[in-house]
Amino acid sequence: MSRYVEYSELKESIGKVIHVERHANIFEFHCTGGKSRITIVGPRIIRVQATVDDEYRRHVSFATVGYSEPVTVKEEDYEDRKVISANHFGLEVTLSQFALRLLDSSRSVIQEDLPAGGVVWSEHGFECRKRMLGSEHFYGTGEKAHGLDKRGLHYEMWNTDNGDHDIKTDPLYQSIPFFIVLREGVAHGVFLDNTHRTELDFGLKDPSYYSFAAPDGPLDYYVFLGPRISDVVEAYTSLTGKPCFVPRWALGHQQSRFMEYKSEEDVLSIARNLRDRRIPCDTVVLDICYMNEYRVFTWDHKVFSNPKAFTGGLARMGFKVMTIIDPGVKLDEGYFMYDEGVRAGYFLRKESGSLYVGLVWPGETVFPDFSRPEVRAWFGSKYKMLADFGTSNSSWIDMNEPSNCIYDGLKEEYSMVDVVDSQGNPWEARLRNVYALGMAQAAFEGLKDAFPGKRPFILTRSGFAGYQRYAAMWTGDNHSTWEMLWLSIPMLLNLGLSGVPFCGSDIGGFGGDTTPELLARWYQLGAFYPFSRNHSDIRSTRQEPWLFGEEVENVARDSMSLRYRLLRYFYSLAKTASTSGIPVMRPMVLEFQDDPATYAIDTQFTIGPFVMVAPVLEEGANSREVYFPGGRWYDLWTGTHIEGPQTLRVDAPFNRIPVYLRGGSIIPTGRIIQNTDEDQGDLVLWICPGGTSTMTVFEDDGVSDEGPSCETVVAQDSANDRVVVTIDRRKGGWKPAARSFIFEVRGLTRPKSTEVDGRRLPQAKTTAGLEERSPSSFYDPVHNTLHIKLKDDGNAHRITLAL
Ligand code: MIG
Repeated sequence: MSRYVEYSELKESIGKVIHVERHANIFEFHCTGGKSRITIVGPRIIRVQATVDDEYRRHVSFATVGYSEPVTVKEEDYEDRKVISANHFGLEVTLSQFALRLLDSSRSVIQEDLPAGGVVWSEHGFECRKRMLGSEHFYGTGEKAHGLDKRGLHYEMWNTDNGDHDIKTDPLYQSIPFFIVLREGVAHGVFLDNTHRTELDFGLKDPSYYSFAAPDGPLDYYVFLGPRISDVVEAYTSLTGKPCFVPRWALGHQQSRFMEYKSEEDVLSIARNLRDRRIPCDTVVLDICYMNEYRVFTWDHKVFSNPKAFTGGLARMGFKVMTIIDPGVKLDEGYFMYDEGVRAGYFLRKESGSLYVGLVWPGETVFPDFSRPEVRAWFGSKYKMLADFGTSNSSWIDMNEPSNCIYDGLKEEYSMVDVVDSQGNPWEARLRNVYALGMAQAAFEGLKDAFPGKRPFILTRSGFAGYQRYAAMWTGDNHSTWEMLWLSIPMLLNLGLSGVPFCGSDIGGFGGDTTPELLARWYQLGAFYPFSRNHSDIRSTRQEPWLFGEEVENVARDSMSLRYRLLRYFYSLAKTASTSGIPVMRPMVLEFQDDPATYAIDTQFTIGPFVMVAPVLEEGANSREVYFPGGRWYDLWTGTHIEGPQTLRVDAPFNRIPVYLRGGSIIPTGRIIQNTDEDQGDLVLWICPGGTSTMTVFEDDGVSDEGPSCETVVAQDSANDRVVVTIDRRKGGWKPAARSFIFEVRGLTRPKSTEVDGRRLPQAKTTAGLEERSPSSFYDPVHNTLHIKLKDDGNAHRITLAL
């Protein structure tokens, strides 16, 4: 019997504080209408729980990883309030009516409950209301189809296959009830750890407050202190887990298509085209038609008679094969997945006890209960079979909202409302939103067993807060429209701010027919997505770039070649994301938080701290406006520089995407390769003088979990009369192949002198001349660039330019 008072019996706030208890960093406020527990989890994390009963609603947190950090907490008592404080904050609790007010270390209010109390219970569940103080901007919220700033919007968290989604469609495939508030340049974040159909409202209902609410489940939220947005993202990902470090090949380009395979040749010819046309690519993807009538973990042997030979052939061409897996299991006696799952009682049921049967690709379909470890282990163990067929250490997991009745909308008889889990507990309201998270974990752990010691690459469509521990994501079924080309930017930027650095949208658009121009512009943008894949619908026109003429093909090749040139940069950023949570693809506001002009920018972005990308998003355009924040910017293509802050209209002909390197840039690059397993040769560092900056170049074998790795720290320090570049002694056990460093210092007049480790360098007459003597330098007056070459011997070096 439930001890809980149903929320529906209530319509009140938590009331007045009667007494307070403290145990270590946990404060218990007993109130007339319930109680609240405040836990100081770490220097930047405060947890708030509340209940109308004696007990907090018990729940398993699927999102959090049990993080806590020691922190010294002080308390002070005043007549009508108690103040709980630590280094980064002061939290005032009003006693006559339990309400919270959060101050930052400079004593400015950053978050405040409504004076009547921040928590309201009603027949709709609970709602926490925070006063809108004026100039808030809101970010995060996971995968939502809108612009970057969420002010004035309202969202529901209910994992839904909304294949026909468009701008403003809500809810979508994923749920991350986390948001960042930026006010007067100071950021903090809120995460509601509740898996039910929660709601976030950023002043749409009532412009005097923003709120988060749930119909049921625990009132349990966390506040993350800034002041930087990056502090908030770091704290949120400490609580919910750092993003997995994807294998290096997952940063490579993928070619995909939802299609029927008539023969292996359908796939092999795509692979051959990519190689013959020198469009760099790592992976060809198999969509659902490779299976035997959509039975997961099987092959259609009529087409793929010998999968191992097939994948082996692709491997010899330097391709990985990535296959799709859906959660649903075909109801089919004699099919091992069905038989084993039924025998062990692993599938979702109906209240009556019978199996829940839905309608998906295989027809009648049953669903594994991924909330149970033994079910995850069983499903995950099947990946060994795929591995034996030579598919890569990866899984593309789709339809895991779970999607149902794909044919013509959800039918009454397939409703999941009264579904129970495999042990008879109510399922949909509580567990729907974490279904994909469980599936991602199953795939992750299964692949870890199938490929011991290696990092899996999971690509998921659905998810819940915390899934970044296991998977990357793509934004599902977008369409081949200019609007959706743009929409991918704010969606991916907000995903990055929500702890999901590794994400992408289908290049060219999934649904509908793309046009040559749209596809070309999409390649230019998509080559900068953290996850970069051309994918399209079976009902749409084929989308391989060479089908659209030479000009489009050239754009695809150039775009992907640039991405592969930048691979060492992307890889180092992916590593940083996995330890800090800071995304690879960043909104301007993350890098320029003190510049209000960046707060709503979602038509341009940065990759890491140094590369600013301003794609063309309009049909027929040959130029666009770009905002340059304060500082110096170097045009990637022309080498000319621009002083910010200013907005400029820049040229963007069909074959060129505007890209700028920030003053201070240190960008590790390498030669263009056709797949990421090829050696990139010399470590070429693009240096753009400006202030001081550092870059850590991370390298390893690209796939191992805890194998040897190394870090090379490069710094630059520039003033009017000099540029100093230092390389620290290489740290770590990984030894890169023999190579040189090539420094390309941009935007320079001819230096008066160039020294390495105190010795003046001989000057070569061409860049090719650099090959002969080492170290040496070459000044290119056409591009205002100084080239320096020296052997990478693992030791520290210092380059000094007198200007
Ligand atoms: O009902 O596997 O979003 O990328 O190609 C459609 C077929 C099922 C939806 C995915 C899409 C994929 C398609 N899937």
